[in-house]
Amino acid sequence: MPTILITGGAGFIGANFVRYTAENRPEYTIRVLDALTYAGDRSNLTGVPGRVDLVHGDICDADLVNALVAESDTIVHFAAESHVDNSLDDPEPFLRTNVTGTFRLLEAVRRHDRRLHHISTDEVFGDLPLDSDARFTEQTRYDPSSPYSATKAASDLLVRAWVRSYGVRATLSNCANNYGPYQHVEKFIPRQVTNLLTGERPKLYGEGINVREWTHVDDHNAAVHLILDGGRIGETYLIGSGDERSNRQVLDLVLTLMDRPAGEYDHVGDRPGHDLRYANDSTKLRTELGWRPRYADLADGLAPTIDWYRTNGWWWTGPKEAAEARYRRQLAGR
Ligand code: NAD
Ligand code: TDX
Repeated sequence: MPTILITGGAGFIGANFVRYTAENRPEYTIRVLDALTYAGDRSNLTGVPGRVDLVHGDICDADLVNALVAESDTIVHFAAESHVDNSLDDPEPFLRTNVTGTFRLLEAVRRHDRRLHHISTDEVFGDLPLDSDARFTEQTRYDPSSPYSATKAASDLLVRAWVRSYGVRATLSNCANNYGPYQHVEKFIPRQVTNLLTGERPKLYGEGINVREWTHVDDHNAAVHLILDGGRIGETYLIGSGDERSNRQVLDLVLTLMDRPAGEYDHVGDRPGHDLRYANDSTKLRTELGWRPRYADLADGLAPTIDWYRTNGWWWTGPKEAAEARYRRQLAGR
């Protein structure tokens, strides 16, 4: 049985990827490497069918990474510091995990000649104007805005260089904003849903005009498996549902789905350097690999996601208190 090593497999997308793989691809033996930072939780892997071997460790630990890669056939690299607001407050962990961590993994993959898929984001391209139909493509120039996206851009460029210079067998994907179960409560949708569930008013940055392309985590992970199976080595694939909405529209939809009055939210100070709009052209993934989002409409995936947060308060209550304390501290520090 091939062994798949999933870095960051106890975080939001990684844990959903573990679950998706166990349910749909039972031929894989699954191993997770995760540092269990504030964003990772063992319990995210509870109830996954079959056996998942969770190694609690750091992707910057060269010896550990080397040993785990040697024992794996395929590596899918999700591990990262992932939150833009945290990167604005304290960029250093982003440089360490996203840049040095990816470097360590690449060196191990090079030494043992293993297949790597690198998970990245549309944020590496910077942003698009609000009043246009332009979309990012695989050819768009990198132009990151935040410390987070700059470190993700650096990690992508390292992967590309290792492919070209050392013949490493790697593919890359840059996905749009994800949503779904197990997303950390610091992120936009879970933060607002859990605000409403705890009697707090949702918090909209600035006027809420910024646009994101919302993609269900299972659609992201289905794309990753298609790329692992049929993607061309050295190639990048953009992933996105096509469902673009302003933050205000997303919040209005959340309020409607939760039977709350329209406009029940606060405008708060804007994020510094706030990217205006992200939108991916995923034609390459659709035509070459036949990918289609199951949740082409955010509303279809959002309703079950809200239900998940409603029934899993035990999972998010502690992390929410910590995340809201971080937000208060970040606001005071600006
Ligand atoms: P997350 O913050 O929920 O999870 C990150 C995981 O990585 C956590 O389990 C954490 O413990 C682990 N981790 C952090 N530092 C580590 C280290 N040094 N060593 C080992 N493990 C470490 O993030 P997410 O939202 O699931 O994002 C996963 C990946 O997908 C990231 O690479 C991110 O850039 C990318 N991505 C995310 C989105 C999104 O909307 N969330 C969209 C596109 C791409
Ligand atoms: O309380 C909030 N209010 C608000 O208006 C928060 C937390 C966010 N926002 C806005 C900022 C963004 O325009 O909502 C939008 C989405 O914010 P985030 O959930 O922080 O996501 P974003 O910054 O777009 O980045 C996400 O998508 C790309 C992920 O966090 C990244 O890991 C991924 O690479």
